[in-house]
Amino acid sequence: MSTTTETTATADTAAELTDGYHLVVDALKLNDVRTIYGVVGIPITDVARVAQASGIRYIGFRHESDAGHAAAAAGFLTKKPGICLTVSAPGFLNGLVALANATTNCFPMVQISGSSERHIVDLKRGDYEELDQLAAAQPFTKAAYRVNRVEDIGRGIARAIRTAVSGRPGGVYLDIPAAVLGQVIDAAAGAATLRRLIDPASRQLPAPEAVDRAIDLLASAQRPLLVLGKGAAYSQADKQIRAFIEATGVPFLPMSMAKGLLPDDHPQSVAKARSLALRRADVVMLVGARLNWLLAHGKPPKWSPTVRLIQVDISPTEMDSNRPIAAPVVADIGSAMSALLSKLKPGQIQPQSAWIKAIGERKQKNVEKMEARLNANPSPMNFSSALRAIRDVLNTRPDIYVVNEGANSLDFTRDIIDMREPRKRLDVGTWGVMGIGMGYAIGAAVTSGKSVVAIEGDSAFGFSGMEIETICRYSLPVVTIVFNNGGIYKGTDINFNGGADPAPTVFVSNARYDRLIEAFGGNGHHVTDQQSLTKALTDALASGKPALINCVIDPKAGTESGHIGNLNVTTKIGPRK
Ligand code: ADP
Ligand code: TPW
Ligand code: MG
Repeated sequence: MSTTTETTATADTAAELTDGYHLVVDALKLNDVRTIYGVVGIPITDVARVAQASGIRYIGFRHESDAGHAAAAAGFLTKKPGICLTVSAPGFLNGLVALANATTNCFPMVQISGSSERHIVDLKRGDYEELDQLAAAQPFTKAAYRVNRVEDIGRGIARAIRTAVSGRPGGVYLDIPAAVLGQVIDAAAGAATLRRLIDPASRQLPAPEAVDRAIDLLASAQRPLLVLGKGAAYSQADKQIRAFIEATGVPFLPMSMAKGLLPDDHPQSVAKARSLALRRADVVMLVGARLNWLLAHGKPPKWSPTVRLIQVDISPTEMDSNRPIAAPVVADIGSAMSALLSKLKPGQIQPQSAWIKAIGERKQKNVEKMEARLNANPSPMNFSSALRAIRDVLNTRPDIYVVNEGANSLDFTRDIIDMREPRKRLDVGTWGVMGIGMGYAIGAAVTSGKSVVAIEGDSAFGFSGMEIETICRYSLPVVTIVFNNGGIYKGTDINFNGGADPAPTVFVSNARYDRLIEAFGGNGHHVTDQQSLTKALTDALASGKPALINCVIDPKAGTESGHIGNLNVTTKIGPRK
């Protein structure tokens, strides 16, 4: 055989074959996946290479948790599952925190992980990165699947995507062993195994009687209140929700990630009279918000003992999880709000004018109290004074995404920074998890192409701080503000032992986080007063380049656990001195 003939034969054969790597990418493309977030290594490096070669954007991270959080943010923002790609065992486990967090937050996400040789792993013979990943993922996810044959890749990916995005969204794990990625099959036969999902998150219409029941209950209220949760933000039913709220005149309370669904300065918002509204409302309609710890489980004294509840949620088993739900509306929020609107008769729902007046007065009082704190100009800055400078800049840019984590850094930011557009605020969510910061910021920037400002406690930042290299590598328009108070909650605790070791909550004081980003070519700013903070943030946003502002905050300024210090269980013994 001549060399020429041999070359031709090889080329022809190659053209007719495909393998697991290509089929994974083809299956994702067929289902409109445009971005993969991950960390490469054995056995999935070629998945990322093939994806990139085929036009899918691959964003490579420094830690899988951050890649996972980016995918989860993409899921929340787009209503399509974000895809995270991880290596076997440790990489898989690193990603699992984000997958579990996505499930807890009801964000659609798929973690695809390579895994080691089944016949070695299952007999625990000691493989490279040996772990029964399918079993490990199961308790932390909405579902976990494994593909065992190359011809099942299309089915596996289709199933994973549909499971993640349908009903109550969540995190799905898809295990693809190395051997399956390496299997070669006929290209046409392989292509025939792929499937494009039809209507993966189909509408779920409410029962008509459930809609009537909800309207009747709301119409019987004197002091009605509507609570909007991140499920409402996720549903993208912005128009219907706003129309219903404005048509009924019912005051609304946005949960933190629902801020901006209607603008925070909307006259019906009770964000600035939260406690009063919850305590005194006689009928509350929950829309995409669970009655969990974030809402004090609906219990007195935070809520009225006689409050009656309406809950609009896609998950039937959410109903009655805490207090009884008098009017459950099981449906997707868009369909539910449309149905409620279409059944509503003019003037049927009329909040008492005394109720509206009481809320208005409390808002006024609280705003005045807050303004006094915001207008102080202490040196060093505290959270309020720093946030006043940030607020004034962000007020001119409602299009900017705000990512937020920390304890005091979280609470003050949530209360002070108003949001005016839907789905622009991403934070620690249902778990109150630290470490979402840079991942969410990257996910938001990549998905939207818009600027992101991440407002981070210095501790919170540390969980994902290395991703500033990722931000610089992809030139993402992310400005990170580190509220540097020298520790977890504050920087002034002492070691009761009197020894040289710092207290458990304390970090290096006067740390220069701004210098970290300079190592990767980003712009670092070090600010100690409001003027320089205003200038640094304005310049950073104008440049559209990666930047980090080390914002010096009084180390005495914070309180233990911020606004949820009451959740610390303490005894009269306390730490021994
Ligand atoms: P928050 O923390 O903002 O109060 P939660 O995460 O507790 O919000 O609640 C979100 C709720 O929204 C979940 O119970 C979830 O089932 C529900 N949900 C998510 N997406 C939809 C949707 N498209 N339609 C209806 N309900 C939804
Ligand atoms: C994964 C516990 C809650 S808040 C916090 C920690 C470590 C950091 C608070 O300090 P920070 O903010 O960020 O400097 P500030 O402004 O109050 O000083 N590990 C995980 N999640 C959580 N929630 C913790 C630990 C925690
Ligand atoms: Mg701190």
